Amino acid sequence: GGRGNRNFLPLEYTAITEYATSIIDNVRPPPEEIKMKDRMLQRISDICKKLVPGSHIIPFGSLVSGFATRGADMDVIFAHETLDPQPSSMESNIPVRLANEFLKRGFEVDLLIRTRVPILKIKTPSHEIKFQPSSPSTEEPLKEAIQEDPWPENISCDIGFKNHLGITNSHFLRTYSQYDKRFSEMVLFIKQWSKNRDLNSPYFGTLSSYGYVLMVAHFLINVVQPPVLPNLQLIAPPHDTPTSELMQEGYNIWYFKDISRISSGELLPSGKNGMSLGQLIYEFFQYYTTNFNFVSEVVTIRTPGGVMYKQEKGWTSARERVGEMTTYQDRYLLAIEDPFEISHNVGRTCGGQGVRRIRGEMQRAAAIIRKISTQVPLEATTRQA
Ligand code: 3AT
Ligand code: MG
Repeated sequence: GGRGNRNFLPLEYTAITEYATSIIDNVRPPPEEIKMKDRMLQRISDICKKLVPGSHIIPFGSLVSGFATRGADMDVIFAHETLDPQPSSMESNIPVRLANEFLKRGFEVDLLIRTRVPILKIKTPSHEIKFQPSSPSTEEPLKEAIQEDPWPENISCDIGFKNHLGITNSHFLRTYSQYDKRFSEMVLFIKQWSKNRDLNSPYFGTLSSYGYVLMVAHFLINVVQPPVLPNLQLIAPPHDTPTSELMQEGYNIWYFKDISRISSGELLPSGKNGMSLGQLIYEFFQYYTTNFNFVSEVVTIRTPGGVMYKQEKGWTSARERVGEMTTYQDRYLLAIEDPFEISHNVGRTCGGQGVRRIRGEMQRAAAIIRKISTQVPLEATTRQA
């Protein structure tokens, strides 16, 4: 004997599964937080309605998709029922006027215009600070501070003024998260890992949570065998499907939504995947560090088989694009195709250093899991001292 066949023993994933489960239990928001955020959404919506009659806010992102973590930001869209919300909101300068409404209430306020779409970032005041001085970019001078019930402390909300596809993709991801609970478990774990390892800062050269969600979805739909998730975009729509479910802003937004049929499992004829959470997490890191080619391949979830090449999408060299209020750079160092807006690289925020760090951290994670998951060879346990 004597030939260390240690590496050929199957890994044993109980320890990593238990570890991941404890992390996930910790990052899930408690029920009081969910209630508090619902109430905040209502109050923010009321402020919008008062400023622009007929307007309201629509939540999206992790509030909708089921991937919310404790203390996560809220993502919402300012919408208007009658007017076309996009150009009109710009013309009448709604973002700036809305910013003032929150300044008056003592919020921290930041209006980002160098992004793909303008985003108003607001954060509720800490209770010590009563009132903020005026902002430089206001049209009308600030009125006196508004007296109303105190807001919960230090809660952030991003208000977008365009990006209705964001609402669609959040509901799409929620449908997937309802199919198999391992999807949201993996997402919560990977989100926490990416935040702990400082790999989740799209403004500073790494990847958004949304990007990580798509990487997990690609893995569960197209990579692991048998798949954990079916490809909901490949199931043909029934003949009587309304156009509003097929197309939006010129993009194909169809996906299969019938949860009751989805739950019956008939969509995954290739058999049931019984892998533990720990094994899926390990194989996820393994796939992206050893099988996936960051240089030539594109992460996609829509495509049959899930493999696409940068070449065929023309995603080869960085270029400038003219956005609504600014030009921004499209980069393709990490290529992640948006499931609906297929010309959009969700990984465009990643710079060279960002990609190297993400890959390095994935290798580190896989190595740690391998170490804690390696079974002690049987002969070692019975060997005489
Ligand atoms: P956090 O809990 O905030 O970290 P999240 O799930 O809310 O995670 P994000 O804040 O990254 O995710 O994104 C919120 C939503 O915005 C998700 C998606 O509908 C949309 N979105 C974010 N980034 C992009 C992107 N690059 N392209 C298209 N849609 C995006
Ligand atoms: Mg968010």
